[in-house]
Amino acid sequence: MNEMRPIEPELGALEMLGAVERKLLWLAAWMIHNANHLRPNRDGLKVGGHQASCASVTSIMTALYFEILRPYDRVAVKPHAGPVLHAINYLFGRQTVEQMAGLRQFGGAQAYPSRAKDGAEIDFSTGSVGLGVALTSFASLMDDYVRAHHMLPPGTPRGRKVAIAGDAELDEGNIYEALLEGWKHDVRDVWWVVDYNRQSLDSVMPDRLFGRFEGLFRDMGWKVVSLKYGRRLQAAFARPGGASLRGWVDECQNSMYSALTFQGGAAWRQAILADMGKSRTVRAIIDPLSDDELASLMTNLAGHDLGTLTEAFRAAAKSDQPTVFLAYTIKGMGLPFAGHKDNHAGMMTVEQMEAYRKALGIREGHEWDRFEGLPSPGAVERFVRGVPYAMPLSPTGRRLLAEPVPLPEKLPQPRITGRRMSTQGGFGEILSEIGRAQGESAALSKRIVTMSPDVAVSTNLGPWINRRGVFDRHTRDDVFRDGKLASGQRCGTNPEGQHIELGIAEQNLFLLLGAAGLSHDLTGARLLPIGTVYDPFVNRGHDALFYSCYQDARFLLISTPSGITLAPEGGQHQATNTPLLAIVQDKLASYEPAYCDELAILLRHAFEHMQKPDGSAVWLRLSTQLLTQPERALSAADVIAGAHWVVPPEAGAPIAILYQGAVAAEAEKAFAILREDIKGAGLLAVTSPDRLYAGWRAAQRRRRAGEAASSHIESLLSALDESAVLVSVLDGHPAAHAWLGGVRGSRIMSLGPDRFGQSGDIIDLYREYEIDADAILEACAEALLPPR
Ligand SMILES: Cc1ncc(C[n+]2csc(CCOP(=O)(O)OP(=O)(O)O)c2C)c(N)n1
Ligand SMILES: [Mg+2]
Repeated sequence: MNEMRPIEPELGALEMLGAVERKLLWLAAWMIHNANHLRPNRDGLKVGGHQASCASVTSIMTALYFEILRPYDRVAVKPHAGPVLHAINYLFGRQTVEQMAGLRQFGGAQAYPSRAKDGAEIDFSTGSVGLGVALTSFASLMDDYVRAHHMLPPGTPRGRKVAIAGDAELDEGNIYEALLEGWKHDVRDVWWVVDYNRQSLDSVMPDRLFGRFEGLFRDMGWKVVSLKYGRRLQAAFARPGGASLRGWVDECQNSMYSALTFQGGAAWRQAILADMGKSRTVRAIIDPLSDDELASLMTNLAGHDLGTLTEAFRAAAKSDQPTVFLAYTIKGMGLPFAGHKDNHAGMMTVEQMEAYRKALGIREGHEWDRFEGLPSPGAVERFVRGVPYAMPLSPTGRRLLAEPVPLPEKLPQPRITGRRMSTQGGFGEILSEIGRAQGESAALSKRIVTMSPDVAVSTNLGPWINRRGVFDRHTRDDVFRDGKLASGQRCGTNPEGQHIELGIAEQNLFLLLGAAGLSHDLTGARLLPIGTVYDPFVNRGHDALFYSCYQDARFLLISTPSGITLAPEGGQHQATNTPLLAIVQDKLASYEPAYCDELAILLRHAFEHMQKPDGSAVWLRLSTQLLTQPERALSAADVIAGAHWVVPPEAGAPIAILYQGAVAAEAEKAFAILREDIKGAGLLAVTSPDRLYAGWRAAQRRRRAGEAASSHIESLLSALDESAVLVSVLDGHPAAHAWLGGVRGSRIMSLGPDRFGQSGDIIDLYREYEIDADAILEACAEALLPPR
């Protein structure tokens, strides 16, 4: 027998979106509720979640994802709307109910959208507010880059880069750095949709701030679309007395508006009548309305009006001008704590959730059902299936696929043996040689794109740039060259150029590296991005570096000059902490070569490692210290694994000197003297404490799992006597090496500047901070004495 199917009412386009919006709001709230109230809590810690932040942006996200966005568009969603995004992907069939129910749990959906942990449906990870927003602008620049270099199949649609931002994100300085840089590069097809609920975490925004935003964005060449009132409020304003009502709402302070929203219709009426009770026309608008109807009218802001939103987005889509939408919203809209200033981490009670479930017609036990409780579930399901944005871009969903760039066995390189060179100089020369390649052999050089925050020439990118040119969508003349004015550096721009010149703001460098380092996934064109920066100013961009690594972006960071070895540059530029940052940063393999033969091995390795599915970004810390380049045979595998014996110890040797980077010559000098007394001593070159440490930890893990495993550092140190002592030295904080004593339980003296800020030449500074040959010998003597 055929089952009788209920006849479903026809839904109009906006009703359909309204049904989806209701479902998303429910699912987001339910995910958070489930995580906090229904799952066993083993450690008693609050789980958390942001129902109010989700409710604030649900209409905006419904309009975008279900009506406006197209598959090639890429979106960064404000961190606290993670559950709404998960719910959207769930409706699209790209998210499992187990992941949803596991929100914030080990293996479950992430609190904030994460490319690495949530998978292919997430375009950009977010979390540290402001960075995801700015990243969209740099992603647009990289889209321009790969198009200008003809790296995409013909006809590939150009996607828009969209940030769905919280209004507090506009307080972050990196937003304005990115706006300036975006203006310089004339970025286009970028939308920032601001969920303008005038609330952040603990505070309500100062009034009239929107006026500042409008001016700032306009000055940067953006279109500003202010979406303040919904269609019902606009209709009320158009009636006799409406202008007074509008004036009253316009003047209503943010905190007052929020409080009235929370209190509801009776409070609205009282407040309006207190100010305009004598106006018959105003009364004619509000008197016929019930309290609930009045509350609904007064909170009819454009950011919750699907018709206003879709219309505004469609109109803006006609141009490629970057556009900011200031969409007025109410934090917690539709939920019991709407408008309350303390609602950021507020959560519905079990009773409130129960009432909400019943009001939506969702049966108990069917809370996760995709279309449960909707007016025309079948029609909504068909609609969702046909949404353009839901179309996959590749067999892996929203990730595009890009073949790795083939690498030569050895990188082209200049003659180095016997010359006095620095690693920074060597880097410039090797890159210049790579840049010389033409035709068939240019596969590698074509995919390299360099970028630097105003320090390109002083980090030795000059020769590469002279060969490959500076990128800009627009060709600009080289005024100096055309005027025959002497300059070693070309400065015109053209769309074929392969260097992107940035202003001095380092966060922008790391965000651009992030965007370029995701190009293979986001555009389908694989790039090998190289960013150069002064080593101390890695600190200035560190949050953005951390963020780009968190996204698993693949790039090569060159930080140079580094440490106190940049001596005459001044004390403020002496960073001692960067070798430690290099060890602790996940998804970033870090090295500090001393000589250019090691550097050549590591550069090739970097290009390979950046492209491996289980690889990562790579960081090379370089120096301006001149060293006479040795002639020797090196094991590339050892250099890549993090250390190699320059002089292997003799069996049973009681001591070894370990050095890293620019201090090599001091270590060699001390070692020559040490060997006069202790014949069997060894000299170990450390190219990466980061890789050594990672290898040691991995071996420990494998041994705990019952495997026989040894790490590179364990194998190297096993050449020494069991009671041998170690003396290590680097131009960086000595804690970067101190752990090496733990590998075999060896006594270790680690030398390195743990203070900074003194100007001088290298001789004075190495003495002052105890990393010269004398200090190394003193440490050897102390190490060999019996422990006190
Ligand atoms: C860099 C950074 N600082 C602080 C936080 C903690 N935090 C999370 S959300 C938030 C306020 C967000 O307000 P808003 O962007 O307006 O979002 P909404 O009101 O929509 O929740 C803060 C301060 C963070 N995530 N990142
Ligand atoms: Mg806010």
